[in-house]
Amino acid sequence: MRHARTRRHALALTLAPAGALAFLAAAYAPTAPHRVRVVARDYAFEAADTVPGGDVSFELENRGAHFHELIVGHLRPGATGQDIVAAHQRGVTLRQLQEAYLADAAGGALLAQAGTRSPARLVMTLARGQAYVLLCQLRDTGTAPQHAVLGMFHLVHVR
Ligand SMILES: [Cu+2]
Repeated sequence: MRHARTRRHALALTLAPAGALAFLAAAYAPTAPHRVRVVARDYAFEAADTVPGGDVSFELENRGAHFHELIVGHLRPGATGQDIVAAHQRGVTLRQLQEAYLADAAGGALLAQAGTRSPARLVMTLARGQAYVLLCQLRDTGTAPQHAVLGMFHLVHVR
């Protein structure tokens, strides 16, 4: 009887650290970012209208016949999608866009040649209740309008 209790006690001591480690590993394991697939066409983006807050990984697939990019920017409160389109009709640069309409610097850009996927992903931490703009500022020629004006513009709301 005494031996059995001692053995059970020893077993509990052996298991407790393993259980504690598993708990800690689960508590601190990084969660995979939510994937947001964006399809670029000539000239539009297909993407979800709402995404969860937190870490999000944007992926770009270009199903168009032209080179496209995906820029993701945090829309400044009060700025609207119409503001962004109007700014691109005036030929806004990314720097001007950030200064006038974005809450932060744009998170970055993905590039994809016609018929390819971008080999990179863009991971950003999105704030709940905010809106983000997806756009392409490329032009087919030096005098052609930016693709955002042609329709490569999409608003994503973070829930
Ligand atoms: Cu484009």
